[in-house]
Amino acid sequence: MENKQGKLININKDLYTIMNSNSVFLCTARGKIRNEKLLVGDNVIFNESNKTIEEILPRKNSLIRPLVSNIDKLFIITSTHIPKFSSYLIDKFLVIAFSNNIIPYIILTKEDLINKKEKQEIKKFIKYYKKIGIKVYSNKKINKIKKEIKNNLVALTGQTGAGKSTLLNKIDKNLNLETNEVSMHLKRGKHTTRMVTLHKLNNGLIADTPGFSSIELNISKEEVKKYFIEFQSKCKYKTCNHINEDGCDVIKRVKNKEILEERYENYKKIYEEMKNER
Ligand SMILES: Nc1nc2c(ncn2[C@@H]2O[C@H](COP(=O)(O)OP(=O)(O)OP(=O)(O)O)[C@@H](O)[C@H]2O)c(=O)[nH]1
Ligand SMILES: [Mg+2]
Ligand SMILES: [Zn+2]
Repeated sequence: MENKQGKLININKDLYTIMNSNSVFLCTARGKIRNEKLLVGDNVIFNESNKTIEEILPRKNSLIRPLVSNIDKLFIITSTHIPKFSSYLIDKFLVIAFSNNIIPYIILTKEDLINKKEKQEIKKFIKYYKKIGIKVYSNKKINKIKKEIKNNLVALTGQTGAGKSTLLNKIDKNLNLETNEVSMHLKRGKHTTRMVTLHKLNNGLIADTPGFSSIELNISKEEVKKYFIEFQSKCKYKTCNHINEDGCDVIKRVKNKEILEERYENYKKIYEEMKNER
């Protein structure tokens, strides 16, 4: 039988699930491929009779957290309650998305659990993200979210307990994914989802992923500013990193309240965390 093309939708130890139009195949990988480290999202050539993966097709991109390749859109699932809302995490994920050519979306969860005052505080950030062109949805807007999945490969990301699996269950009740209450004691989730799986949904694919407790970013200090999309500026120096340079237009715009101060603080924090040169 000839070789066929398919998409890797789950990896469980040495077993790889591949989907192709409407069939699903359970495969193993040839030695050579096994060493190349396959990722969920990979387009592969597989041998239908041997049930082995023969080749990985070139990737458009790949992320470490979540461990997925060929992503079109990243849904940043953001809890407004427990776990606590964090603009720092959002800003870090925006850098990850933009540096990998992925369209980011912010999806808010648990707004039903916060009071007016807490909502007001978060609204300041949401208004700003919208202003710089990022789409923000409440997890109640199921139809709008569903539309965004069509013809795309979407990966979910967000802290453990943020509500990633819950959102997918709301979009498609047949998925029946396991969810778990957050630990009130530790104020975070319980790492319920253990592996990355792509689900077919509304003519697209969406990856439920394990939540995280830390994220790593692999770019140099000097690159961070490129992915704070609204920072493109007329600073005095072309190489300005917007930290304390003379004639920095970004710092001026922060003072003018044109750039949200917390966003700029997150920039400086991420800048400090990154290594000097690649
Ligand atoms: N009240 C309320 N609870 C929510 C909402 N979204 C999620 N939850 C609850 O939050 C808890 C955690 O949700 P999960 O869907 O398991 O979270 P997750 O992001 O998949 O977590 P991991 O798999 O551990 O990464 C569950 O008890 C959900 O019922 C929401 O919008 N409102
Ligand atoms: Mg989950
Ligand atoms: Zn500057």
